[in-house]
Amino acid sequence: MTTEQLDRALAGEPRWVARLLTLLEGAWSPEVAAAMQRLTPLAGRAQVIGVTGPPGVGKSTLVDRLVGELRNELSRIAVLAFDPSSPFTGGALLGDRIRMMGRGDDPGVFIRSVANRAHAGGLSRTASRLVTTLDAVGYDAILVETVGAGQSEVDVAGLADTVVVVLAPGFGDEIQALKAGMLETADLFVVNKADLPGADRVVASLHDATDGAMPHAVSAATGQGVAELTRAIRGHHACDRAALDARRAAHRRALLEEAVREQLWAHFRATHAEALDGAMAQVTAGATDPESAAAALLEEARNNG
Ligand SMILES: Nc1nc2c(ncn2[C@@H]2O[C@H](COP(=O)(O)OP(=O)(O)OP(=O)(O)O)[C@@H](O)[C@H]2O)c(=O)[nH]1
Ligand SMILES: [Mg+2]
Repeated sequence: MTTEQLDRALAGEPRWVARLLTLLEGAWSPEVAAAMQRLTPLAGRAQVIGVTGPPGVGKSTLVDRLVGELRNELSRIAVLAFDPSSPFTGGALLGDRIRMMGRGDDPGVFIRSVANRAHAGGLSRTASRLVTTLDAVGYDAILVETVGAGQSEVDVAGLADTVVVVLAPGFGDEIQALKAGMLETADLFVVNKADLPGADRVVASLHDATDGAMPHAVSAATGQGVAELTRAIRGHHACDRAALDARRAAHRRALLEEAVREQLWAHFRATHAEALDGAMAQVTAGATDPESAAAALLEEARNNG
């Protein structure tokens, strides 16, 4: 991407923002590095809102509603939908739905679906690059939809300023499954599909599982409760600047650690291939333990400069 093209993306031209995001979804390269070095200092203004929960609870429908509400007070909103399986559900559906509701032509709304296979390098890093970019080019709020299964919910929790966990009637059993990672990282709980029977029960079990958090009962289908939820989301961003900064700092530290680990490993593998093969053979044969072998490798590398 040329400097001029990057300028146009920074000026908020959606076509060039989209091109930039495509570049940043790919593997690390000098081009990616140049873009990120330019973008990173410009980011930090947007509210990043993570919306996560089991498949089918209505995350995309709710995100669509939230965009509508947020649009009353903010001029530019971006949506990143991370699809765990297929690029044709989730984000694509969301795009269709927003078009149906007449927001497709709204120049203040940018929607992007990211297929899982697009980021072999890890969801957290890709998501972080894309969020930084959308922030830097001037979006006021960035909604990130992920399915709360596997790693991704932990990633979105680290990335987002405000984490909204969505459940729905019929997903009550998921509370136990979510408990391990998700309940702790949630800032706000939503029980969607409150127009269906059983929502009260999910509200009550969430309340119990979280030592008294008060879930928002909403219906993304009818819009019931969404305005109040939007106020709570905005309030969360405004309430504690120090906590927000600490959360962002922790996330950046984690990303740095990951990058250092990865780049050092790649370097070591390339420069000490032979010694590594020897250690591998010893460890796989059961002749020595992995930690002793690693320590010996490091010792040898130090002695050989
Ligand atoms: N009755 C009712 N149905 C809803 C509500 N919100 C969403 N739905 C329906 O639930 C289904 C799933 O909605 P989505 O918004 O695609 O759910 P999702 O959580 O984004 O799904 P994935 O992205 O596949 O994980 C759709 O058929 C929606 O129309 C609601 O408030 N009430
Ligand atoms: Mg979805």
